[in-house]
Amino acid sequence: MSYFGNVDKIKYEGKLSTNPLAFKHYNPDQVILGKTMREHMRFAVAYWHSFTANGSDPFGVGTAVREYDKFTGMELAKARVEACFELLNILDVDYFCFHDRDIAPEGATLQETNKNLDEIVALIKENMKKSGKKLLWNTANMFSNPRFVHGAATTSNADVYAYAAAQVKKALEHGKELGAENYVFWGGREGYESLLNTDMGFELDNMARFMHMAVDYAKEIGFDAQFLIEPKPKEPTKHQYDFDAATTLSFLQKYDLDKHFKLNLEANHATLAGHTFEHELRVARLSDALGSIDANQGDMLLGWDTDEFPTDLYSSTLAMYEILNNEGGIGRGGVNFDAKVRRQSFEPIDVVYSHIAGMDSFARGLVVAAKLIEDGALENIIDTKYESFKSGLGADIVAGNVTLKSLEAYALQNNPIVTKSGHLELVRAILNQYIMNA
Ligand code: XUL
Ligand code: CO
Repeated sequence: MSYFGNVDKIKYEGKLSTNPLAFKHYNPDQVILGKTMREHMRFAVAYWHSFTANGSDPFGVGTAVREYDKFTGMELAKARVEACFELLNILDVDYFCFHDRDIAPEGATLQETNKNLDEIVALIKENMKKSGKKLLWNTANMFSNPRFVHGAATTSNADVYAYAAAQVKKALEHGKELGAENYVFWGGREGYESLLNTDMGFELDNMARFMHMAVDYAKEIGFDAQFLIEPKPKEPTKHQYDFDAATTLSFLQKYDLDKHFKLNLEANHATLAGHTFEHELRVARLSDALGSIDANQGDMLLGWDTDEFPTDLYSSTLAMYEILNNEGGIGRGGVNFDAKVRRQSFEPIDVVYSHIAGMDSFARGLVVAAKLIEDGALENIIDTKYESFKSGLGADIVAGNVTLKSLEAYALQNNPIVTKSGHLELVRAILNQYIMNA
C-alpha cells in the first residue's frame, strides 16, 4: 500500500534542478565544516502534523482526506505507522517525533489506552528495526483531553496530576523501548487565563515536582535521553509558564533542574514571544542549553502559531549560524519539522513538497552560515565594534581593575568622547551577499 503515490526516494539534483521532487540544496553526504549535512541537521518528521492532522480549523472540517482515513480506531493507527515509514523513506529523513496520543487512540480507561499504545509502539519498533529510522523524541499530549482543562502538572486537581504522571511514566518507558534520543515537555496547558483564580507560585512548585519525578524515573529505568522543555509564550493558555528561553531557564535554575534539561526551541514560538528565532537560540546557547529545534515559521500578519514550513532563508541561515556556533552543534537534538501544510495544500504530495522546501531552506542556511563563519564575516564586524575593550581603559574594565571612582577620574579628563557608527545597513547588505552568493 502506498499513501504517497509511489514516489521514489528524493535525491539531490543541485540548485539548477527544476524537478519538484528533488533536493536543490540538501545533499545529505556533502561535508560542511567536518560533518555531513545529514549529521548537522538530523531532520525529523512530526507525526502529529503529517499523519494525525487533517487540515481542520475552527471554521471547517479537514480537507486532507488520506487513503488511511477509510479505517478507524486501531486499524487507522496502524495504517498511519505505515504511512509514516513510507514518508521517512521517500524524504530520506532519519528521524520522527510523536506525542503518545498521535500514534494510538485513547480507550475507555487508562489501562485500555496504554494497551493500545503498547501495541502501536511494538509496531513502530518493528518498522524502525526494518528501516533503520530513529526516534528523535517522544512526548505526552497532556492538553487535548478535557481532563486537562486546568493544566496537567499545574492543574488544580490532584487526580489529574496523577493521571498526567501516569502518562509521562508510560511515555518514558516507550521512549526507552524505542531508543529515543530526547524526551520533550511542551506545557500545552501549563499556564493560566487569569491571576484572579490562580496560585501561580503553587502551580510552578508542582510543575517542578513533576519534572523531578520524571528525571528520577528516567534514571530508574535507565532511559538516558536528553530531556528538553519547549518554551511557548501563549496558546492555548493566555500566559504559558514556559514563556520563552530566558523564562524557562530561570525556572530550571530556581528549581535545580538546569543540569537535567536543555531546550527545544521552535521558530514560531519565538516570534509569538516577540523574539527572533536566533534570539532564542542565542539565549539557550549562552547557557549551554540549546538542545533541539522545532523548525517552522509564523506569519508576520497573524498573531498565532501558524506552524508553516520554514522557507525564510534569513531565519534558516541565522538559526544554522547559532547551531554551528553551539558546542557540538545540534548534538543529540535535531531539526524537527513541527510544521503543517496549509489547508488548501490537501494532497498527499504536498506533504512531500513541503518537507523538501523546508530541508532545502535549512541546507541553504547551513551552507551560508558555514561560509559566514569560515570568513569570520560577522565575527570581524563584532570584533571591531568592541575593540575599545581590547586595550587601555577597556582592557582594565574587563580585567576588573577599575572602580566607579577611577572611571569617574578618567571620564572627567576624557573630553570629547568619540563614538563610531554601527553600520547596520552595511552589515545587512553583507549578509544578503552571502545568502545570494555563498
Ligand atoms: C505546540 C507545539 C507542540 C510541541 C510538542 O505549539 O509546538 O507540538 O512541539 O508537544
Ligand atoms: Co513544537
